[in-house]
Amino acid sequence: MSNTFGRIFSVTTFGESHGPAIGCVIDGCPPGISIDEDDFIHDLDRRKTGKSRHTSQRHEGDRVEILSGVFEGVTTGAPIALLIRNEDARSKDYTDIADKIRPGHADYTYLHKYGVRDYRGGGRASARETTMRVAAGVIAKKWLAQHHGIRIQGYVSQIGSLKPTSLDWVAVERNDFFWPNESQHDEIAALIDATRKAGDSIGGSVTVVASGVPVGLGQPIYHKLDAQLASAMMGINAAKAVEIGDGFDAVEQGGDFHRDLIANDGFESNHAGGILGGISTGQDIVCRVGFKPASSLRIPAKSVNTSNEEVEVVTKGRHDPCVALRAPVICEAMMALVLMDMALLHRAQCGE
Ligand code: EPS
Repeated sequence: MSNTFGRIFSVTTFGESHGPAIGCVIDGCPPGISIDEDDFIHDLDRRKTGKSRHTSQRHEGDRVEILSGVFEGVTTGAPIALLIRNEDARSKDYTDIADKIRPGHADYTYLHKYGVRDYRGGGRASARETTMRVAAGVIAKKWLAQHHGIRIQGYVSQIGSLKPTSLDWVAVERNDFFWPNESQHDEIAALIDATRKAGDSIGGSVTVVASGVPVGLGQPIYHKLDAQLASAMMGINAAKAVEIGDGFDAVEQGGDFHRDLIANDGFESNHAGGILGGISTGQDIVCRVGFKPASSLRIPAKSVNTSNEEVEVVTKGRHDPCVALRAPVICEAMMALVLMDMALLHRAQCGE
């Protein structure tokens, strides 16, 4: 099982949703970054469950304990171990599906690949694992901001067929949906309420933007910046699609429209999403991630059990009607992990 991400700034996560704790080990972190446990609160709270009726009602504190790699408030260069204890797992919700395969869930592939499956809360396949990506991302974001002035921010850019009619970054952080247009909030709340009451789920997308990225990050052949971002984002639970810049819209465009003209004071547009030839252009890096409607549903469905007998599956418990609503900070973290790794690789080969 590959549980490690990154070449120089590498993050290894461990733990299951209903185990005693989840955690990560970050290796290759530069020394001298000031970090304390409170630094993690803001981003972990943006990701966590139970903040509104629109997400899972599991209530976790999600407070990080720093076990190693930080001395007198600064990183030492040693491996940084972070831990979050699970405090509100309710494993009995899963008793009924202990031997059943949820259609559309990793239950099927985990069981076939490993022959054994931690069915409690999805085990390692749970979105709970993303907590540690966000925690590691906090350190990467801090270093990127201090060294390069890079700022990374995400928002929900689609729920079902509903799209934002305008983009107001201030509004994004002021609502339960990380949605950039306040005038649409009632419509979104009604959509999510109806989905939840039906026992169903709905898909969505997140757009994440990194600004202040210097020109030159990324490797041109096998570690293209866009390839690394696609890998990072597709590694998030429930992610099914990734676009950079105009993405699939580019298929319908002509080259004269798509190319970003260059004046002596910079680019005149950003169809490329801030990456050319696998290397950052210095413009905003724009990445959109599509999330499927999650598969733990109260609507009965036909499936099989672990003995391959046909059964009906109903999932009880505290699930997210739209996983994209909690994903902006996760996408930000993955963007930060990629950019941090790329910045350190660039420094190793080319210097500052
Ligand atoms: C999840 C199912 C729910 C969510 C969980 C993700 O967990 P459980 O049924 O174990 O309460 O609450 O999300 C988190 C706990 C989290 O911290 O993100 C799933 O099936 O992925």
